Amino acid sequence: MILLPDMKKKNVGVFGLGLSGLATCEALAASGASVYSFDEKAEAREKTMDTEYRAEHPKNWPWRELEAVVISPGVPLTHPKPHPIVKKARMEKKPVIGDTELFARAINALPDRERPRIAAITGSNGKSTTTALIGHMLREGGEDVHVGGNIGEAIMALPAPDRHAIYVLELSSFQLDLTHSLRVNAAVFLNLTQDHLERHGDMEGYFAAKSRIFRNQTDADVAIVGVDDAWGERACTELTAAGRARVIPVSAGATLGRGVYALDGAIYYNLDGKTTKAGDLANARALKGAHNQQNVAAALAATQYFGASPAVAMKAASSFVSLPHRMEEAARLGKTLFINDSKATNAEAAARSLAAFDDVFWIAGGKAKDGGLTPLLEQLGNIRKAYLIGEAAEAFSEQLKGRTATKKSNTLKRAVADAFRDAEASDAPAPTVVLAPACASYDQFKSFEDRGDQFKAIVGDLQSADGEAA
Ligand code: UMA
Repeated sequence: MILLPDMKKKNVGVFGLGLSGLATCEALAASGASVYSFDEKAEAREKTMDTEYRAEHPKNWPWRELEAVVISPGVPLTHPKPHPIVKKARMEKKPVIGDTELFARAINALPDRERPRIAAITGSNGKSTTTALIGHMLREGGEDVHVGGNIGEAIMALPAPDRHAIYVLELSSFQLDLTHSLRVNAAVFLNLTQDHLERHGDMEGYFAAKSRIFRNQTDADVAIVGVDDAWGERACTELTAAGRARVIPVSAGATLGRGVYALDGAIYYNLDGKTTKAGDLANARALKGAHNQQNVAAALAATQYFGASPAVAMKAASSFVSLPHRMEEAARLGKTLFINDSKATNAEAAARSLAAFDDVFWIAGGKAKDGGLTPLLEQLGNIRKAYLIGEAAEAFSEQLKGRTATKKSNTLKRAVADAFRDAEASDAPAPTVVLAPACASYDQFKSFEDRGDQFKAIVGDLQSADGEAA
């Protein structure tokens, strides 16, 4: 746990009692702070019943004595409109921060010689995979690594800092918006595509939030930037124009005069005027697709900064196991491979995973994002048929008209059965059923994890039925 000696005897408000909020309460209470907590959901409040930070309505908080209000990343800060807790804190002139800011303050309070090193990764797509991959590469190189943040383990629940450790943090735009003093030694900005606009107003707001990852970096630190989209190019140009000493562009598909890039399934780096091949990705089964090649290039750049050898890093890429719900191989049944990419919650993410396979029987739909499937409509050549589910089924069917065959399966169970039947009956030698919804999950599922778990359970049932029949 991350302790906060400076918060001893201070009063702190914590709003939102999910993963990050509860870990924040624990850390603050263990540091000797008086914690005032609240959540709008009764079931979340119940979790604090037997604790010293028992939830209490903010109207009863001692506002004048509060040091700060720590809000969960899911609590709207500015858009669509500031949450009432944010308005109240502003009225009372209290800082509104997130758990990552508390972490930053704990690290900043340490003397230089005791400071751990920090890598942080952001971007619209691929940040969890890149975070886990950097963690894996560094561990394989013998480093003491703590992985957390948006990836699942709340930042305040990570082990206490020690100077030998490297923290590898996935940071969402929501978390970055609430973070002010974090200094990241190796900051990775992977890409930016349309997402979360309801929380950032527009793409400029979203870009500004993501760019906060580079704040507080010094010339000893490195900024690693994916330049395969216009926003990444802009970030790279702006950092270079600002005179930043160490900016490393990364790409999948472009040869870079300086940087780290993937070309034809191999990774190359050129950081000192000489191009060197780091290795091939042929054996990296969990890192299929061009987007993953860019993730590997970024991970190689980050781990090199921490002293890992490219050979160790590339070997680690081959032994990397995919994260649940991210291009995860769910099963192989008959000649059909089932891929769970439930985390593909927007069209760009879905396009990336679909492009990694031939002869795709594609399950899509859910709660659509702005623009629906527009970003992937020009790249449907490998799609045999789309099986549409959830709220978006009708609109997606309209968007796909004349471009690929569709079926409104409506439910996930039906879609899996329809897609499997068609895949097996097709002339494709090795068809793939891909769940890449291009939608949020909330219309039919609790979360993208729930959607992916249900997909795997349905495929598992097909497998058992197949076993019984055999
Ligand atoms: N709450 C309110 N009022 C609100 C909003 C939320 O009371 O207006 C309460 C909810 O009732 C709930 C709690 O706050 O009890 C939930 O907070 P939260 O939604 O911020 O989520 P946490 O459980 O704290 O999880 C957060 C991240 N969630 C979000 O950013 C939405 C998790 O990222 C992260 O893993 C976790 O902290 C640990 O750091 C998940 C995510 O979906 C994976 N992230 C988004 C994404 O990847 O696209 C950004």
